[in-house]
Amino acid sequence: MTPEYFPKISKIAYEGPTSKNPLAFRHYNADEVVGSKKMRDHFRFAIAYWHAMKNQLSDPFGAGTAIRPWDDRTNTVENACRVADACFEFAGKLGIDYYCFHDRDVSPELDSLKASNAALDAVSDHLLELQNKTGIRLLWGTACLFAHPRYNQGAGTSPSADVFAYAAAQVKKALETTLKLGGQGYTFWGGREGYSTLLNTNMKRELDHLAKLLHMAVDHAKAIGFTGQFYIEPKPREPSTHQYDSDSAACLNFLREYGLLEHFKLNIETNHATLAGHTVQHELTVAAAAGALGSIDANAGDELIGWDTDQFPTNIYMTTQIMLVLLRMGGFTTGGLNFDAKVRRESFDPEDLFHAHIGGMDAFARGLKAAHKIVEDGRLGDFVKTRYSSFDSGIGAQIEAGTIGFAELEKHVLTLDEVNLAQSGRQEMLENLLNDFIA
Ligand code: XLS
Ligand code: NI
Ligand code: NI
Repeated sequence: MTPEYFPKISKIAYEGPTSKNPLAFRHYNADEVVGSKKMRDHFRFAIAYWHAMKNQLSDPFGAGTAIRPWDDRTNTVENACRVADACFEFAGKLGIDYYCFHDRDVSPELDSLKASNAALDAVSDHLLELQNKTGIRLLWGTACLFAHPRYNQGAGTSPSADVFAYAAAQVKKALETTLKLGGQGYTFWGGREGYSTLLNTNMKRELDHLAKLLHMAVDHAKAIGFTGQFYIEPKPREPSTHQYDSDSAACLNFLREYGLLEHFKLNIETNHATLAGHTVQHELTVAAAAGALGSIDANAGDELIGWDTDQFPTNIYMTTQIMLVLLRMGGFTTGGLNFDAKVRRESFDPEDLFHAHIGGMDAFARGLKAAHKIVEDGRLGDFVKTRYSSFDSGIGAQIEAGTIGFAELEKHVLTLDEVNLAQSGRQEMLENLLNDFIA
């Protein structure tokens, strides 16, 4: 009999907006249908194993504070299996259907690749059992190519061919493990794929190498029969000064340049967007416009701290705008909302993990309901449609169709008595409209 790691907490229930129970959902009601599907299918929420189960909550100024009775921090298969038990109990009690992991979160890095791989085999056997028992599934897997000292100068972009080979071997095994566990996707986050100074860096060569690594992953996926979705997760800096996968636009350009776009979509993380000087809705919109919005790492940054604080998302104004992009795109296919977020260092109790996830799920439920109403209401969508209506007919339609050029446009202008400026942008009116839907 597996011990319980959260004995005082039972399954979190939906109690409705008037509930005063902090361990209940007020807005997230998994099987409630919003629009065309159940809430659980809109979101496909996932636990981020590294934060929820393994993060000790240290910061650059002090040691970890987290009380995690399931983790004795020994590098053993036994400890890893205990952490897995706790994860599935946790996800089950929250009613979260998916999880995501790095190879080195679920299983220890040992003295040799051979030993690390053997440990991963043993732990993934256990994960498979837990999946089968609970129905909780793997949203995506990844390899940690940034924590070990060997990756101090990068993994796919390391100047050492041996380190590149090590990274490739790790991705190979992580892909095989993701396949074994029926994972629906595989993510690459650059980690240390960037530079600290250009003085020592051959950027072109590093980018070529990174693309080689990704192509090898695509080839290996084919060879082993992995049909899940590949993702790249943009982030501009931290730990590197500049990371090559800096934002959606940079990732799309990289994927296109190296012939990888047909194999990859983007996994957009809120705090990474803001580090890049964008909003998350900007990053999502850029990805969606390219048909490459795959998945979301749901979190939030801090307005006053300039780093990746990975906080839980509680801002309904933001979740509404995220859900608007998602609904307009038609929702997730392989992707989901992975809570790539950690509780604060002061929130050291296991119970805080519940409050954090409940808050994130409720904030997204409210965002979904608001976004759905905005779409149903139609005024926002109609406004945007009308705004571009001068391109629906006449000279505008000819521009879009590509049937005319400069000569015709010049002629058009010469015949005009007055230039039609379209309508006012009405930003303030639209902001008021949005607020009307955020209860
Ligand atoms: C770090 C990233 C990382 C990825 C997975 O900032 O968000 O957690 O999601 O490697
Ligand atoms: Ni992330
Ligand atoms: Ni992050």
